[in-house]
Amino acid sequence: MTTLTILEFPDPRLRNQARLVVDVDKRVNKIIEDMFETMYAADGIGLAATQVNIHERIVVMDISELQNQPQVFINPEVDVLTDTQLDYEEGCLSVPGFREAVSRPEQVRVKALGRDGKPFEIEASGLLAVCIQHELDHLNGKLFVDYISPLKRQRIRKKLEKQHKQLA
Ligand code: QAP
Ligand code: CO
Repeated sequence: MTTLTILEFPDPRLRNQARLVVDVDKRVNKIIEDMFETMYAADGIGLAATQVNIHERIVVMDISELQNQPQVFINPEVDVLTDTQLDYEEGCLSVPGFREAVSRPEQVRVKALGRDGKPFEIEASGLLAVCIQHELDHLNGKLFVDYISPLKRQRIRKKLEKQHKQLA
């Protein structure tokens, strides 16, 4: 197992569009394993491959209290099932130390492939719905800070850039 490096805002590689996975093979399963190790080590509940500089449509999540319910979504697609929006204080492993309220559809249907390559479908609401939409955004080069005010986003960018300089 390998812990991967997580890219941090405003790294331009977080803006890449991820490619579809064509074959759910051993190579993809190794990526999934390393993504889980990386996510659990960082105390996260969701991680998209984009965040570890792998530009393929792979998401791992675990929203359970005990971090023992891993979920994998390959080539995920989301359909909105309701007009109702949910406000949630989102964070992101690529925007460490910051949380802001984001409004998203509260109920969605998710179609994806599992780690066995088989298609499945689930309906999601609440945190699960928020998290899968947040992770799918990553695969399309979008971050939760894109939904907040430009002033707040600029403040976060400045603080993280300063940290990155001090760590360099
Ligand atoms: C996305 O985010 C998410 O700032 C997953 O210091 C978050 O796992 C979806 C984390 C909230 C819905 C709601 C963030 C850990 C983890 C931090 C994460 C931090 C340590 C974020
Ligand atoms: Co994120």
